[in-house]
Amino acid sequence: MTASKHQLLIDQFHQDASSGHHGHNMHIFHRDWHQNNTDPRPPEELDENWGTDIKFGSDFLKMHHEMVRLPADQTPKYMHHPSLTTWYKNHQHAQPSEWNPLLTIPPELGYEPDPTVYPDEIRIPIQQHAENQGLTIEQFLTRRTNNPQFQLPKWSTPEGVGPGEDGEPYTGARKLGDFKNLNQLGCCLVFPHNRWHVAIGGAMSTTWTAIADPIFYWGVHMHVDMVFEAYQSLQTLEESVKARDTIRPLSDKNFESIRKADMRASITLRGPELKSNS
Ligand SMILES: [Cu+2]
Repeated sequence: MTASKHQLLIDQFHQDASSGHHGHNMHIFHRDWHQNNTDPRPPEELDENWGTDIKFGSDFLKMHHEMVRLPADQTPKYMHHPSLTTWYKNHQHAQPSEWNPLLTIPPELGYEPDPTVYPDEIRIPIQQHAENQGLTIEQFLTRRTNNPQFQLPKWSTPEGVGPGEDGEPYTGARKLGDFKNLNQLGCCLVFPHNRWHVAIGGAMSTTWTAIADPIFYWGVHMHVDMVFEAYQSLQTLEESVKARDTIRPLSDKNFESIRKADMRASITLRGPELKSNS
């Protein structure tokens, strides 16, 4: 196997970002953003206002929006560089077609592990981390599957869940328009997003390494970003008509098992062997 077309283009994008006067390393930028903005802790019980005021959700959505799709005429707040989409346009590269998450990842978005793209302060600890598990770094970075069979939950769509289906576990939101603000949406969306990272595995399983895999930009975060944009257009459209469906708690058992799984499935690797020098 060799690296796919979009894996190579993404590496060029990262190299462009780190060259020049204001260059910064995107792998380190992304890792450190997550280290400094840890995932919210799920609530102990269902609360329709949970997450509205936890400082995380809006930043999570906006920062990744700047990495993936910020238009050229908008000024980034977190990044110091154009988004990947803008970079593709500037260099006249065609974007891959939209990935349907229920289908196998197509070869143009394939990922062949290449540890040399990482700076020492990432590659060396990751290599150590892999060796502690009896793996080479290439084995550690290899996707678990090209067919993760995962998509963002229906509560993150404008149509929402059907009558017999569960809403968002922590707030009870049943459709995109039920979220009280952007921040709450981001706080809730991070959990299925983490599960998606873990389902693909390999480089995607940690914030230290994820952005080298083209499915980070052109798959998972493209879809997260489509939810972000859909929510923004909903907000402008229906500021007045905010008919919220009645929230309905999950059974206690469901709630607890989802909460435990979310607390486990953090994609930010922490532990004695993996610490940034902050
Ligand atoms: Cu991220």
